[in-house]
Amino acid sequence: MFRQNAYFFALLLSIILIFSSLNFPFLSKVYGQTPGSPISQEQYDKIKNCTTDLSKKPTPVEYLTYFNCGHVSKDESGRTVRQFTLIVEENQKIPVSYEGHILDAWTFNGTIPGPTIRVTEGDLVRIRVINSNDNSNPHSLHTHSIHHAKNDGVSMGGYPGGAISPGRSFTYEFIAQPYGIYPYHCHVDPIADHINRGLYGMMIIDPKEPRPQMTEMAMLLNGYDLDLDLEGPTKIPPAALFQTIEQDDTEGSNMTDGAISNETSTDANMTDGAISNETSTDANMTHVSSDMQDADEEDNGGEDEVEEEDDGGVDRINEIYTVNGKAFDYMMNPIVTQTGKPYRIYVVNMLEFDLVNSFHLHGAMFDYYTAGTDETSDYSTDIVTLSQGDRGIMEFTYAYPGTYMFHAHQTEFTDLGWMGLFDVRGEPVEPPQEDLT
Ligand SMILES: [Cu+2]
Repeated sequence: MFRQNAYFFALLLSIILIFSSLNFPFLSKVYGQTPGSPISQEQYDKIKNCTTDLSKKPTPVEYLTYFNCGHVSKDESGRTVRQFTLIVEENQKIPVSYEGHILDAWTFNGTIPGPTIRVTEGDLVRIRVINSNDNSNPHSLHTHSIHHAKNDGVSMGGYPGGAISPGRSFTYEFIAQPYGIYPYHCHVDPIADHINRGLYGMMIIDPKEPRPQMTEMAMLLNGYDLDLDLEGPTKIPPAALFQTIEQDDTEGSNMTDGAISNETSTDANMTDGAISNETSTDANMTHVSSDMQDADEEDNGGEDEVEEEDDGGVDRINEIYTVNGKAFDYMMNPIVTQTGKPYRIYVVNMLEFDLVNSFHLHGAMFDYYTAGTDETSDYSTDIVTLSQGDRGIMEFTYAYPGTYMFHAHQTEFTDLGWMGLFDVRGEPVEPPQEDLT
């Protein structure tokens, strides 16, 4: 009996050992790879949903899942090399709403945003930027992340890649690192105009070990100031425009006159010596600063709407806000998703002229990974606030079917185009429960 049992356990043990050393195809499908085993570049590009049509001009709807992973080759050391070509074209007429708004645009490869560039950490990346012959302005490519100054796309320092003249090209080269989500954009002055015209996009550097596999989308938040006649460099207004208030404090507490000084004097009487002097000075400063505030209000004529500046300029204002380039596009074309399925959104904020943008998801919470530079999420939320150039990764699963909005939580932006819909289908599933133990 004992011998039979021992034989049985030995058999069981060998079966377990044999099975645990095998690669299960169904596991690779769920997790993308067997933990510990290196994934081939070809396999990885497949699960990244890399496009096979590198010259496609994706529509804003196609942009969601258009991942351009470049022309792939290997160098002598076996390192993966990814080559991209971005052609800058001015005089592009890009429709940015369903109501006939056309931006007199400058584009990378004919679209706003430019293509989503997708590479893997450690790849050698070569991006050739061609400034078309017909263009009138120099342009450049500034990618965020780590690289040498000569590949930074900034003219300070005299690097040729800082300003490519019309009819010329420059190839930027760097090793992709560290993994994360990055914006790219032209960095030629006035930068605000080169960005507002449309010269920007998203770059994803994937980690060497794939993230858990799920359906992925790219969402780039932007806006358009369509009044191009206001273009031009931002300047510091002349110092002479600022009123200088000279303060004579040789007399000490004599500085305090009138209503405020009386009030302060009463206070000052309660104390004596050094403390009373200090209190008087403070009161005086309050008086001066409230005068300045009055003067400012007079200059503005008391109108909040008109944003005239002292130098006669007018603040730039976006007339249209979008996700992926066209106002209300995902209201017209809701994004179909399934209950119980995880989704990942790579989000980048490239809005100019407004300091803050945000992304609010209805009906679900999402895990947020700031800049996508870590494996663990920073927090779970339903709104993420993004300043200019901020970005990250959102991961979420819908529990219930239905139509759910996603939009900026600045109502003004929502009304002007930054709003979309998820059309969630399927049976209800258990919402994720908090671990209460
Ligand atoms: Cu430019």
